[in-house]
Amino acid sequence: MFTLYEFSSSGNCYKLRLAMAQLGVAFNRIEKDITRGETRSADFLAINPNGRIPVLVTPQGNTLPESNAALWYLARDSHLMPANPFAQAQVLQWMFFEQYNHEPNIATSRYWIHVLGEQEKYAVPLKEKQQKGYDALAVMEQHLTEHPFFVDNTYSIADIALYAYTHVADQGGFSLEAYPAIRAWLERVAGQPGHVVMSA
Ligand SMILES: N[C@@H](CCC(=O)N[C@@H](CS)C(=O)NCC(=O)O)C(=O)O
Repeated sequence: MFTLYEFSSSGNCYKLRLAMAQLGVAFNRIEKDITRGETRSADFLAINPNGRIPVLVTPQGNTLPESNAALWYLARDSHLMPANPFAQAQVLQWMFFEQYNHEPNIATSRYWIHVLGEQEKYAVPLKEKQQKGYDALAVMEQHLTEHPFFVDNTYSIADIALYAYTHVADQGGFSLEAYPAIRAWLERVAGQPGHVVMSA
């Protein structure tokens, strides 16, 4: 069986819970409270020297940090991964976009505001995060105005990667009011078979 080291309110961890639910993959959950430094203990650093969750442990005992690497591993040869090699590269394109342009801005804002409750403490860096986060949302909106999903007009792990923090962007101080195509896509993603909600 797979094991997922995670923090319940982390969108990066939710990506893997959602994919495993939709793939019918059974897994154990081990909660690590990142607000208490639990991923920085010597025991956890032996599992992931980068000190971060999620970490997926395969049934063979191999450990895989990095949410999008774990998504890729889980989705290979499944309905969540396009078969065409070019479309697979486009899945990677959007997952790199998510990690470079989206997650560092929208997820970090959400962490400071929603998880830590420290909006005032982070007021200055939040301003830059807000601008860059809205830039990422604008790129998504443009794509989704013409496409129902990110790759090949079909739901894939590219959608899962981007859904994780977009659907809770309001908790990071982002309004999706001016992004109708994103809002319609969020509904399409939530309507996929086997969808599970993020718990915290
Ligand atoms: N690029 C990584 C990011 C992982 C990450 O930033 N995890 C955060 C929670 S979402 C974490 O573990 N933070 C705790 C810490 O840095 O001590 C991924 O996609 O998995």
